[in-house]
Amino acid sequence: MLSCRKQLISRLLRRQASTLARGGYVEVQEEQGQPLKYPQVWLRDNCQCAECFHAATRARKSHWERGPINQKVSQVAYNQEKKQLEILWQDKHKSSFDLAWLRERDFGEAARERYLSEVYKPRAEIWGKSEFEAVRREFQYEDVIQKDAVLKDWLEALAIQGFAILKGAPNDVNVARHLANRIGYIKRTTYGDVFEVKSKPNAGNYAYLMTPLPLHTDMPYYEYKAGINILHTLVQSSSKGGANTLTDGFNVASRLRKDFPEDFEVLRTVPVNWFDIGHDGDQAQPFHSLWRSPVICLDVDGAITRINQNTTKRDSRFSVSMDEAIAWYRAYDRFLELAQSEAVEFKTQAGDVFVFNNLRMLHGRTAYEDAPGNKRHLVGAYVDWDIIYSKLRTLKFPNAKD
Ligand code: OGA
Ligand code: NM2
Ligand code: ZN
Ligand code: ZN
Repeated sequence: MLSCRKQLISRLLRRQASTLARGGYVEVQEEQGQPLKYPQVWLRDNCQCAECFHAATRARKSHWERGPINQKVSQVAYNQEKKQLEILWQDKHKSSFDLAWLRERDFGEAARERYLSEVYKPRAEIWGKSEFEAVRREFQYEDVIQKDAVLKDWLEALAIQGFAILKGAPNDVNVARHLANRIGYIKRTTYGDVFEVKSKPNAGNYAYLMTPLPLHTDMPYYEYKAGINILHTLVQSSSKGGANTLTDGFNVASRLRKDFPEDFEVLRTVPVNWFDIGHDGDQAQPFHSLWRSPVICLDVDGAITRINQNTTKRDSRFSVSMDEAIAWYRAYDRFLELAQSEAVEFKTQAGDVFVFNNLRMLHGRTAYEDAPGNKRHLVGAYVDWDIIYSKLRTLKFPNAKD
């Protein structure tokens, strides 16, 4: 009697998910919701059995010579007890997949979008001048150093708003380095691991003068351009200038895309020659850095992913046709006009650390005057986005396994 009831219950439970293999797909219909649907070729490719998958290294280990394109499902069933989809393939191979694992890999559009914005990268929220006060985020330097939750919030702000300001950093030349190490690894460049932004005799870079720095991104002349710029103010100028200027370059580019699509197209396609030739004060190696890239770069989804703009680092060599060059100047002028009109200005104080996405934010500073006893002094460092996103994911998903 009891066993009969058990059988009945298990038969009822089994009905909670039904499965079907047809037309090159496997479908799983749970009691509620849209059916989950997977290509058979993908299921075979991602078989989790010990023969096909090396769990400890999370690595696929079979099918290295050819793709698994010719295997077809012979039988499919849902095991209610194990909550697994079980597949018998025509070549007698067996696979089983946890339903939860499958759900996380749902091919449905909403699920893919959720994964891309929650795990892959937070979506950038673009902003204009009038929204600056609303998007401006501040964190205490010590909190970022001490508390993982604040580190996470700060990195998310950098990913979403594109910048953030840390307050209360000590008067120590190692602050920028500490912050880079707190995230992961500093990016060493031809300017060293950290660099000092102050007016220098025999300055080899325009930033090391007291002149205004027009809106720019650092290092467009690098293929692997620095991801974020950490600028720690040790001494701010007491002269009128030395203030920061800032524009969301993604906002400028997307306004261009909408309102002036032809200019957008030119800035997206015409490569500019970016260059940096010289030798930085204390660094051993002279450099000759060259990189050809458009002002606006798109990613695989067509989203704006990198802005290159640095008037001081744009080569007079322009390796495109004259027609392209002429069209480019027209589009570039429009871009700069928009960038200027959206720029905000603020002035950091000693102990502030201004950190921003160097692929996105056009930044600059107004002219200043050093005086005896007041020499403006910033220390900068760079970190790559690969390192930042990785850190952010380890903070958000400390138990992630696959
Ligand atoms: C730079 C820079 C800003 C400043 O050195 O590239 O943007 O405030 N400096 O001096
Ligand atoms: N510094 C500050 O692209 C640039 O050359 C910007 C970079 C010299 C490391 C300045
Ligand atoms: Zn297998
Ligand atoms: Zn800069």
